[in-house]
Amino acid sequence: MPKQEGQADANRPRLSLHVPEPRFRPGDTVDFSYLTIPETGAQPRPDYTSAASETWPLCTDMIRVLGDDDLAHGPWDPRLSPDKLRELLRQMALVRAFDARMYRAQRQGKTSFYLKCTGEEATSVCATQALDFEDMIFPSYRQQGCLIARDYPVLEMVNQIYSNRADKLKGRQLPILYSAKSVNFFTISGNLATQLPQASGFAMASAIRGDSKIAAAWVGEGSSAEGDFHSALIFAAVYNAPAIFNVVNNQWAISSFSGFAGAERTSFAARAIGYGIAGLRVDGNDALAVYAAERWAADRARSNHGPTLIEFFTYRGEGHSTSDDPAVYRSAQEREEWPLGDPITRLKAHLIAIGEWSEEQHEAMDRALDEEVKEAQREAEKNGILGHGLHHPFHTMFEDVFEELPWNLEEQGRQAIRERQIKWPE
Ligand SMILES: Cc1ncc(C[n+]2csc(CCOP(=O)(O)OP(=O)(O)O)c2C)c(N)n1
Repeated sequence: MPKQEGQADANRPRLSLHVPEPRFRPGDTVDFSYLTIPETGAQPRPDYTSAASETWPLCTDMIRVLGDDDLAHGPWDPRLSPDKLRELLRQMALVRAFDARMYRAQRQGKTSFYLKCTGEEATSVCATQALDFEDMIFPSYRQQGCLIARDYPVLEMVNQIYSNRADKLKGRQLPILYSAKSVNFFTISGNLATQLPQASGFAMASAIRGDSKIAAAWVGEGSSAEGDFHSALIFAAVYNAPAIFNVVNNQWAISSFSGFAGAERTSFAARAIGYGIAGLRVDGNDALAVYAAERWAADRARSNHGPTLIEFFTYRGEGHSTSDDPAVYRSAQEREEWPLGDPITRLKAHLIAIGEWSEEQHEAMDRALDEEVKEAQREAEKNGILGHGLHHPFHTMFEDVFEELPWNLEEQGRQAIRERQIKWPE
């Protein structure tokens, strides 16, 4: 009923909604001084067996190790050997070289789709390196670094991107939605956030079996607004499941900024508080901080001290994918002004500062990595690229799902063959 003059609530303020709006739009001058970037090395490191409540201050702070002086500081320094640091650097640089080539391949029409992770390499490579090989990875689509960190062959990745006859997934997944059982990398789903409850389920099953494998899931901050996030965390919290939930806060979800997923209210790590589990907010462009935080959470999960929610604070350096043009919705200056720098540049500078690396070695490594990717690409192209017809035969799309093919699908398979005039295999 319409309100009448003189009704009791006539003087009350009109209700209104807040619609988040990003600070900077195309052409705007970017100033990130509103972000609080805590001092490097100043964050306490509770023991991984501590009560979850001890981590709560770390949910709004930010764990940082690599300082402006390029040296490692504070209790979160994982004290890795120079060999290990060089391995992390090489793998992050390989991811970047791979991204550059595959992006170009899409522009050349060799694949329909590609998606880079520029600037976020540490969040996948260094986090995976902190896990055991047996631990199950539940990735989203921007975690190619997890595969690289587990030495999955680049050739297989290119075959999948080309959906060619050597593609192990037989062209049934969108390019980049990998599945790699051999390296304990769960199939990527295009339906965002479904990997989170799956990770909780895996972790619970692992515990029920008395196994020692834990689960580590990755999700974008945008996707963390999905209901699956809650289902996954409540299950993990209630049963103290050995799982790690990595929220990669790269500030953008295609053209929606993080405010639409709740970033204006609190940090993503702070959601851990509501579940009563451990939470860590980490400088995602600091390779050492990422490694240390993930290792802490892995040790915690493996020793039955419960799940951890980690927020990696980072920045999506480029467009969402080859189908996106970020210039129409955000300021190009954002990437240059990003106060946490670039993960590869920072680790390289650290290795140089401790006398374990040089500009010359870095350039030689980049050249070798580019050659390695180029060689894998050349090899993959022998198996076909988009439009060359060297894909798995169409009728095979009806296989591998049912033990016995239902009559209607068999009919569709035959129809596909008739239309393409190809032989139905006996
Ligand atoms: C359930 C679901 N909703 C929407 C989409 C469409 N979609 C694909 S990517 C994307 C943005 C996700 O952003 P974020 O989770 O922040 O990850 P990022 O791309 O930044 O790594 C959206 C909305 C989808 N694939 N699945």
